Order: sequence, then structure tokens, then C-alpha cells
Amino acid sequence: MDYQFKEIEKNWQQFWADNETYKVDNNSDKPKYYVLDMFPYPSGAGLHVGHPLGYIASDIFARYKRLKGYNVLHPMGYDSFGLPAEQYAIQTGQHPAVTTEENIATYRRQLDQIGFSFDWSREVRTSDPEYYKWTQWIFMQLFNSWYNLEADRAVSIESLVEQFEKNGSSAVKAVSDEDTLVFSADEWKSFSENAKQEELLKYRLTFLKESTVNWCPALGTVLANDEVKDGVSERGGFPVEQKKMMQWSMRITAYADRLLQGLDAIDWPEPLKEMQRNWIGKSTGASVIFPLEKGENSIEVFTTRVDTIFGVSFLVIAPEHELVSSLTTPEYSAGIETYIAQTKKKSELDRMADAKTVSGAFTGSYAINPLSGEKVPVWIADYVLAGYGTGAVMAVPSGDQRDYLFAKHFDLPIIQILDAQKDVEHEADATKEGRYVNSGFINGLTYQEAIPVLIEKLQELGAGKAKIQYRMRDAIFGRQRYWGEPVPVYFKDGLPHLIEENELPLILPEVDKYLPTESGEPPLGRAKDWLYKGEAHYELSTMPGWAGSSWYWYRYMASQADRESNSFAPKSAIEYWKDVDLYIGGSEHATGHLLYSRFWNKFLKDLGYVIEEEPFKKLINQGMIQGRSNFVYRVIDEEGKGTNTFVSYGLKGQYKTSAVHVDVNIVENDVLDLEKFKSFRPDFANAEFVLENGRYVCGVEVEKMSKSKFNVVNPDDIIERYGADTLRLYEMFLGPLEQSKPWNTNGIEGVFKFLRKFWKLFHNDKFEFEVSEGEPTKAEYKALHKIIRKVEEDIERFSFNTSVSSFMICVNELNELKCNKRKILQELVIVLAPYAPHITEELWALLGNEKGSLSYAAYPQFIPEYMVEDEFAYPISVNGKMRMNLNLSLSLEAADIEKLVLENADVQKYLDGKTPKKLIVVKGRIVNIVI
Ligand code: ANZ
Repeated sequence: MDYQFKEIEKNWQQFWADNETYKVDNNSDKPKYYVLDMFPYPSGAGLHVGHPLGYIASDIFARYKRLKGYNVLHPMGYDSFGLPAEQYAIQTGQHPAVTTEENIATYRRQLDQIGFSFDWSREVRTSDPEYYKWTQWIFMQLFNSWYNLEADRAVSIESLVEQFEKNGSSAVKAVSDEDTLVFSADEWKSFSENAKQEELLKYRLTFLKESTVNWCPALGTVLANDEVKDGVSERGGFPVEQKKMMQWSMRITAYADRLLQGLDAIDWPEPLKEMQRNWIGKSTGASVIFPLEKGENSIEVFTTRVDTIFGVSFLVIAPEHELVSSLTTPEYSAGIETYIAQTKKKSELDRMADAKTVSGAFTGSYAINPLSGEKVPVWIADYVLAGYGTGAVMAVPSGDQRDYLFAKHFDLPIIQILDAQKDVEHEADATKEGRYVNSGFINGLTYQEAIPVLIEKLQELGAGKAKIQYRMRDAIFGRQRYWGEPVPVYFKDGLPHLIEENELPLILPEVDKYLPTESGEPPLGRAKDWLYKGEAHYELSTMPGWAGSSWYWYRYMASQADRESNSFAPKSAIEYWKDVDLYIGGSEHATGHLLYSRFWNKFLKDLGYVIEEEPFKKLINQGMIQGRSNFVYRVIDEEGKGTNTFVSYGLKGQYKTSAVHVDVNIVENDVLDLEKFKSFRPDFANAEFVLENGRYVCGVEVEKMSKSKFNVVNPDDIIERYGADTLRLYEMFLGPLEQSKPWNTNGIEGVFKFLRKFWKLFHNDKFEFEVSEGEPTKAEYKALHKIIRKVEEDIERFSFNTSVSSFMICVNELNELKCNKRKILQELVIVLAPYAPHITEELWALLGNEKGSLSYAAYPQFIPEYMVEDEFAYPISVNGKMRMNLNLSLSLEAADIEKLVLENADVQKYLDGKTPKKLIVVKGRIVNIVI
């Protein structure tokens, strides 16, 4: 039979499903291996060929690991809460659950067609109450915990209450809000219950707080910093503004140092780790207190360059700083007010990016430099951010570029403090070379020498101390939207309280519309009679997109049976699977999902629910598959109007044209299908063409794969035409996994032909299955063992593309050797199986093996002896002409070679009975005969 991929693939997919071939057990003597993909958001558009790239790579790895004797957990699920389903619901009135269900069905069908070895019995859906029950449960644990800096971990909030009851607040070392109260044990006991709860909220790891948020009016929700790109929402590109709101937050900053340290222990791409490091943004410096000239107050600044303190010629505080109004003297109040109004219009990103335009306003007040005793003016300016450090800086125009530009602009003093001064105007940070001058007791010191001396002095004076500052903020944990997890909280006297654990899940209620209420409350405000115990109001915002994906890999560890247990995954399952050995997904999640997941993981570990500090041991970012767009060229007439004539790419230079995207699915090898083009768009129905060599050749460009560019290739179409095995091999063949690369269907034929050639090795000329039982030759063994070793090495270093070309070479070699020996082919089937699971299952069964046993066969052992070159095909030339090759052992000496050459029947034909005049043997190279 010819290679009937359709039937073969359908049958095997059915077989794997019926037999639960990839269902994995939590009890096994084999070593465990956990291969995880970033689960998809099931969008309405379904999968395009870019999506499965990472899934194919991880599936190859998972299949390979099974062959290597591992018990492999390779699950899949859906991140099924989120904005697009809800936007669609708003437009159509369709319940997001319904569209989500439909989209999941499409995804499942598409995934199944590709032949993945997922254990579907462990599927998760974040929007399923059985799943989000545990997301809510984790939220409750966070609410019930605080971060004890002494223990350097999260502990139960009861232990904080105990400390307060025993010693008051003084001995507590916690990561908390800044406005915590100072009280004795007795004072604590005298607090009302509500006052206690209010105080505890400042310590809880998830807490309500008024904060400035990125508010997107068009989406009607708050967005996380990583969901805002260049001042607009990442989804949809809508404007985003700053707004103060009561919000749920997660105290991720408590974990800043552990998140930083953990990076050193995991095998992730360096650029990704660097992105996390920058996001966390640890700065080591000092806080310095500048008392005000008048009154009791003082301004605390954060500086990384306390050594420049003698160069300070003014202070700048953020326009939002709490002291602004009290510092502003009547004379300057108009200027300050105008400036504050201006600042409100700018986003934080604009403020940071806009370093060159100088703006600011003088408050009219002065502060005192605690070391020099000098009086310095206090200004406000938007380059100082309210949320970073203390929201105040000591300005050093001779050292810092922004301060320099500011001083120049407003004519403020510039104090020279180093003997080797660099060009401050052009260098952001110019004071690191030379020794100090004009700097009191640090004169003559270098900057490294000065810092510890100054910190000690400040500490002595009670005017400052060493301080570590993080750029990362606590993470906002709420959306004013419908399609997300309800927060398991109700309100009493304006304070949040958790519902009982046994009341979980708190089910997402039905609403009549997916829009905010008339009074501006989130959509959940529309739910009828949705009250806790019939009286208390629930929290109306829902959890953000990252909630459900911050722990999902643990749910997969729970088998179907385990899921009945009263935990997100039973201890035994967590002890067995521990962590993810290989995680494959996109780098766009660097500072979102991948940071939040590490945070929740560390938290769950602190509470003893999981055992590993880091969840994802090794991570690979797959590259993006770009679209390869095709263009036709519309001829423009003299008046500049587009005609209905299209000129082929090679001739377009002779006309005035404009390029128009054309659907890549009606183009083959860059040649346009004219009939399909005419029905592609109504206005093309009467199109005329200027052809070259009778064909219309399209132009090409590499762009993002997107519907609007008509360059989306659907895997369904490829599978229909060539089959899933070809798709899998081809996606890998495109290039290194980590690289971005364009999808180019032109090369797919070659891969398809390779599979047919491979199939043909097992069949005779009448296409009947036929393998020989004979003992393979050395050359045959060599071809096999070359590929055994190559594929093993390639997969172990995640170089999947190089294996594909090696398979092609191997099959060509065996083809030339006319090898159909079972001993060779059966092993080759196993080696190819991870890449092309269907065709190999079929051949494995045809070879007489038990159906379906290929997935758990043993990867063949590489035997180095087969690689030893012990023969050489000597070129034999007669009178300077190459006549033939003769295979001879490399161990033979010249005399033996001479003898064997002369005895050879073919050589004798050339000799024609004569004795050669000369016979030159170069060992391992050539034999020359002169007659
Ligand atoms: C004096 C100084 C002299 C500074 C000098 C720098 C160079 P990183 O490394 O990012 O932490 N700064 C402090 N708080 C700020 C805020 N809220 N908004 C804007 N800028 C702020 O940077 C810390 C430095 O940024 C601090 O050190 C402070 O300026 C400024 F030659 O203090 B420096």
C-alpha cells in the first residue's frame, strides 16, 4: 500500500484515545519527568501554525523521554477566563461560558489532529468551578498570611495577632504597608474588632488598598503594568489613564529577594532572567533625612549615591508627595497648582521616558543638608516618581544628568565635587571617577571609599541609613470585569472578610448584561440577590487573568481520582512529581505569568503545600512563527486611481502600482491561482492580469501572522493535505526552536516526500509490506547507529531541526543501500517515533509488534563499534583515469593491497593480460596503475 496518511493518522489517534495510551500514573518505579506547555487561551480564531510549534517540540521531548524509560507527565488544559470571550459577550449577548466551550472544542479537535501525547484525563480549565475553587482557596491562604522577615517566609496571620497580643507592634519584622501603627500589647487589646482588622489588612499578603492604577476606560478595567505597552492596552490598543481606586493587591514585593536569588538556580534563557531581574530592580543605596528649615517635618530621600551628598544643591519631590501642600508658600501656590494639574495628564511611563524636557515648580520652602548644614530649595518635578523609593530625591547637578539639566534650566547652583569630572550633560551618571573635593570629611576619598563612611556617619546622626529598594510594586489583583474568578470575600462595616473554606467554590453568578452597572460598579453588581448569607455584599471585582495560571501545573499532578481529595493536589502527588522539568512557552510572559507563578509557588512552599522553591527547572522560549505574506500589484492609472489590472511581480517595474495583500491560501509557490483570486474579493471578479511566462508571480514579505495580512496558515489545511506527521516534522525543520522564523509552505513537499521514502523502505515495488530477516551489512549498521546517536544528542540539547535533516540523510543512505532489513528498520522506527508518531506506529504494528507498544518501547542503544571506519573505497585509476572503487580493509598494508587489486576481476579487464609498468599504492587514499 502507498503511504495513506489520512487513514493511518485517524486510526492511531482513535487507538490512543480508546486505550488511554498516554494516561500516566502517579505510582511508578520509573523516574518521573514532567513536560509542560504554557496552556492556551482558547480564542475564537482557533490555532494557526505558529501556535503548535512549542507543543510539537515538547511532545517530541515527552515521547523521547518515555522511550528512555521515564514516567512522563505531559498534560494540557485551557486558560479559559479572560477578556476576549467577554468582549464578544458584550457584542453578541452570548454567555462567555458558551463561547469558551465552543472555542475549547475547536482547540481540542485541532490538538488531537496533530497527534500529541497528552494525558487528557488531567485536563484543567481555569473557568471550571472545580478548578477555580482552588484558585479561590489560594487567595484565602494569602489573605490569612503575612510575611515574617525574621523567618524570611510567609506565616499564618494568627501568629501576628499572637505577637501583637504579647508585645504589641514593636518587635514585629514584617513586609507591610507603610502606614502601620505603633502600639503596645495593651493598646492592641483595647482596639475594637474593626480597628484590629483594619490594622491586619496592612500585613496580609493579599490586601485592599487605595492605589494608583492603570485604568482603561474602553475595556472598563484596571490593567497590570505588563498589560500596558506604550501607554495603551496590550489587548486592543486602547488609551490607559492613571486613576486612584480601592484595589486588591498581592504583596509580591515580600518575595523580591527570593525571586531574585531563585533565578540563579534555574536553567532559563539568560535574557529572560535578565528581564525579571530588571523588573524586580534591586537598588542598594541609602535613605537620607533632610530636615525642613521651618517646622517639624523632614524629607526623606532615597539615593544610590550618598557619596554625592556634598554636591546637593536642591531637593525634588514628586508632585504627589504628601508634603507638597504644607511646603508650598502662598507666593508659589499658583505655580505649584498649575504644575500638579499638568502632571495628572501624564502616565508614569511618559514621565520616565521624557527625561530631556525639563519642567518643575518651586515650593518656596527650604530643607537642610544634614551633613553640610547648607540650606537647599525644595522643588517639585514629574521626573520624580511618587511610587518609587520615598518619592523624593537629593539633586546633584554635577553628578546626575537629569539634575544637571534641571539646574541649568532653573539656574540653580552646580557644585563641583570630584577632581576628575566627566561631562554631566551627556553622561547620565558622571561621578564615579576621581577623588572628592568640596566634600568636607570625605575629601580625598574615592566613591567606593566614601559610601560606607557616609552611611555610618548618617546613622550616627540619626539622619539616614543603608536601604535596599526594589522597583517592583505589589501586584494589583482585580479586574472590574465579569469573566474571571469571583473573589471569596464579603464586606461587613466596610471591611473585607473571607467566606468559609467549605463554602468554596464561590460560583460566578449570572448577570443580565456583561457591562458595568448604571452606578459604575463592575458587572457582578448586576447579579440579583447575590449576597453572602442573604445580607452581606460580595466583592464585585473578579480576579485578574494571571490568577488561574499561577498554580495550574500543580492541578495536573492530581490524577482524576486525586481530584476528589480535599486539596488542589494530594501531598503524595506533589511529592512524586515535585516540579516541572521542562517548560516550553513564549517569552512574552517573562514579567507576568512567569513571575507571578514563581511568587505563588514560593508562598505555597512557605505554607508547606508544595516542596520545591522554584516551579520550572528548565524553560525554553520558542520563537514566533511569522507570516509570509503574498502581494499582488494593482496598476494605478494616470489619474492616480487603482485599476482592476494586476501585474506580475517581475514586470511591476514597468507600471505604477500599489501592493495589495492576497490570501496565501490561494497562492502556491508564490504563483497566484487566478480563478480563486477572482472569487477572493467581489471587486476582483473581473480582474485582468499582466502575466510573466504565462503565470502570475506574487511578491513576498515576512510579517506578523495575522488575519488582516491574509497570511494565516491553518494547521487543519496542512494536515488535510500532507498529514500531521509531515506538519510536525516540518515545523521542526523550519529552524532552531528558539528562533523566530517565517512560515514558508514551499518547503513542505520535501518533508512529505521524505516520509513517503521512509514508508517505501518497508515496501517492495508492488507496494507490499516486505522486510528481510537478513543480517545487515556494516554500512547499514553504520547508517542506523549514526542516526541513533545524532537524534539522541539533538533532542537532549533541544535541537530538533537538525534531527530532521539527519533523518533525511539516513533514509537516503538506506535507500541507496537498498536496505529493507528488519534489524535496521525496526530500530529506525523507534528513533523517528517522537517526531512522526503515526507512521511509525503503523510500521511498528506491520513489523509484527503489539499494537500501540511503540510509545513505551526502548530507545535503541548506540553502539560505537559500528562507527569505526574499517574499510575504505579505494579509487583505482588506470593510466591516470579513475575506473572504479574497490572496498578494502584499512588494516591492509601496501603489499597486500597491491595483491588484491591485481587479483580483482574488474581490474584484470583493464589490464587485458598485461603486467603493469608501475603500481603506486597510497594507503588510505588511492591506487594508481600505469600500463
Ligand atoms: C543622588 C544621585 C546622584 C543619584 C547621582 C544618582 C546619581 P535606581 O538605581 O533606579 O534605584 N531617585 C530616587 N528616587 C527616585 C524617584 N522616586 N523618582 C526618580 N528618581 C529617583 O536610581 C536611584 C537614583 O534615582 C537615586 O540616586 C536618585 O538620584 C534617583 F550622581 O540620588 B540619586
